Amino acid sequence: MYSIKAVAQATGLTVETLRAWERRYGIVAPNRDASGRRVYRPEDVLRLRRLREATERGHSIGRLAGLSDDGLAALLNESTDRRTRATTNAFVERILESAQRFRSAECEQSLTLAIAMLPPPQLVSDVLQPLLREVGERWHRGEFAISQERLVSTIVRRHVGLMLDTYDRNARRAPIVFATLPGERHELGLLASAMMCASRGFKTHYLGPDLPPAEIARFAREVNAAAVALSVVLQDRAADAPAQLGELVSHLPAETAVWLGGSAARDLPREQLPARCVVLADGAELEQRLEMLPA
Ligand code: B12
Repeated sequence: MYSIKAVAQATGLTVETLRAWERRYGIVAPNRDASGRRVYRPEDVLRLRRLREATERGHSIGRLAGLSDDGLAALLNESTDRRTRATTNAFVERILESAQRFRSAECEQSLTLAIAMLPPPQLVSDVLQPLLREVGERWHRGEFAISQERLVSTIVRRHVGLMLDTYDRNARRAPIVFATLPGERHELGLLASAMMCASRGFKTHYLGPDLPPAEIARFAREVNAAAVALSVVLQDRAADAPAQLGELVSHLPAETAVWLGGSAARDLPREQLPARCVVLADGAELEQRLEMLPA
């Protein structure tokens, strides 16, 4: 449960706007605590954040107020699609073209422009993910050399890392530790997720790939982490994951959550995972979990 001040901080709306929207449009219905102050649920925070985003895109709050949570999410997706698909595709194309010609400075220029123009979630889902996937496909088809794949991965890693550092300077919310388990060297998705958490004000501790579970747990204890976020990309690592996660949780305080993301996380044998390990299917689920962390 969150106070109106915490909600204002988490959504970027002012306390006055929150009160006015509630009074005029009944957009959320917070409960009251013993002394009559408003208390909000994590779902309210997510709804309010979406409402802010939609109003910033020119939709009237009067019309938005009548939409369900799903309707609101669909509206945001739809308008994002129409407005920016052409722009994000152009960024991906330009970076690929520069990599094709081994022009790292041009790659970097296009990426920094994309970073300046797009909000972090969109940068990740509409530019970085399709870009890296296509680089992988071209490498598979023999159209890209290993050095071209490295050129793009290295630039992405450096810039997403810089964004993470910048957001992290002002991070005041609960600490989260990011890592991958032994043998998993894919880290760009994890780094992008850490950057998104930092952009929401969470203190991120990015340990990077390929760490023994006991080491991750030790670090998490030291920094009092509210959650440990892990990425699982390689399918053949999935078989070892239950035992590794068992070891990790055995060294963690009971209240520390364990989140699993990445393209192979959904294939993990869930019945074999320790109870507190949750697989996060997408960015929306990550956002929901973030809002449920202790303030
Ligand atoms: C770049 C890359 C590499 C780089 C990694 C560089 C780095 N520092 O990360 C290098 C060269 C090291 C590499 C090596 C290998 N790779 Co590789 N690689 C890729 C590639 C091209 C892109 C991956 C990527 O960064 N995607 C971009 C990110 C942003 O997307 P993402 O990982 O999906 O993450 C998103 C979500 O999943 C989510 N997410 C991810 N993690 C987390 C964590 C949390 C907590 C949350 C909430 C969300 C979340 O957020 C992200 C944004 O939405 C893919 C191709 C592809 N189709 O994906 C292959 C791919 C992943 N690689 C593959 C393979 C097989 C390998 C190698 C075995 C190749 C080899 N023969 O050596 C090695 C294994 C190395 C190892 N031991 O881990 C296969 C995996 C197949 C499978 N499913 O098992 C793929 C799919 C290529 C293919 N089509 O075969 N690879």
